[in-house]
Amino acid sequence: MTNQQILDICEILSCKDNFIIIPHSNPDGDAIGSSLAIFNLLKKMSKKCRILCNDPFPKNFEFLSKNSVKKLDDDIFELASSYDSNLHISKNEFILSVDVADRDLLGKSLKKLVNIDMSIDHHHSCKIFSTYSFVDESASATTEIIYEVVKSLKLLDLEIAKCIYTGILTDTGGFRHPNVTPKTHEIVAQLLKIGVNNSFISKNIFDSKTKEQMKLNYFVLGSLEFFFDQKCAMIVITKKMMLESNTNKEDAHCFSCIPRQIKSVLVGISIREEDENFYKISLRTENPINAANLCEKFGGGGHINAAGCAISGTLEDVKKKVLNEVKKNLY
Ligand SMILES: [Mn+2]
Repeated sequence: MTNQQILDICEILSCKDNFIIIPHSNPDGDAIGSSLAIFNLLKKMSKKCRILCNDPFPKNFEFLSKNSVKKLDDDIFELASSYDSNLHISKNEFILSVDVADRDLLGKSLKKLVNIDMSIDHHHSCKIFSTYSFVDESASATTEIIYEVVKSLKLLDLEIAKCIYTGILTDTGGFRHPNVTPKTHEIVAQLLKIGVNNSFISKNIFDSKTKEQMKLNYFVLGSLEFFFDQKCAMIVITKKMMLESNTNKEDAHCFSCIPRQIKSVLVGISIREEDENFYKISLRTENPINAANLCEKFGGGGHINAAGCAISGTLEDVKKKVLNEVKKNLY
């Protein structure tokens, strides 16, 4: 992102008074961190602001927010602020999406309701769907871009720093992915200097599993299969597994990285049953396999080494479709 673009974002935030922030559906640490960082920033600027999301606030990020979550609709949640919770969106509310690469990723209910005024994102596969669009593919996380905005406004504090750190920590897989740059570490150094407790945040995000989640882990590992000379590994998370372990789809997000943890594996696939004959796919790849390109074949997208898509059909059909595409990329 150029300095001018950062100044443009600051200018827009300064001249509007009433905001709605929307992260992508099934929000991850970067989507939550970005939303809360902007939320805290706008509060400091004495602006009205609320966060709407197409899915509930993930439990393992609750340490970032003292706000409660209110259900506004079958699918839409608000991270409740001082604002009156309601689904009515007034004309003077400026709608900002964060970490959203495509309109569809707002979630099926929210995307029908809103037009996005401004978008801040870092996905390679980002499509322009808003009036103002700020995309920086070189940023490891959307919160890296938000850091520049907050710094430029001279409003960085510990609350905001925690949110920014969470986005970077999760989107870099704990600083392990190739998206980490010298700038990532420079930003993190500044965040630690103002008091971010990195081990507390890591413990909350990576090492706070429940007994139920461990049971689900056990079932999911039982589904592990190998393909193409062990260059590809696949796990499946079914509704039956979740039922038997007393978990839900929120508990099933942490499995995407497991297949690629195996030494020989270049493509790790996790397939989660979302509905009858409808599956969500997460791909994790090693270079030179491009996960985003692979998922785009099915209408999805993401990053070079981490991407996702959704496919309809029976589990066997879905497996075949994905493996077919993977095979083309491997040979
Ligand atoms: Mn992100």
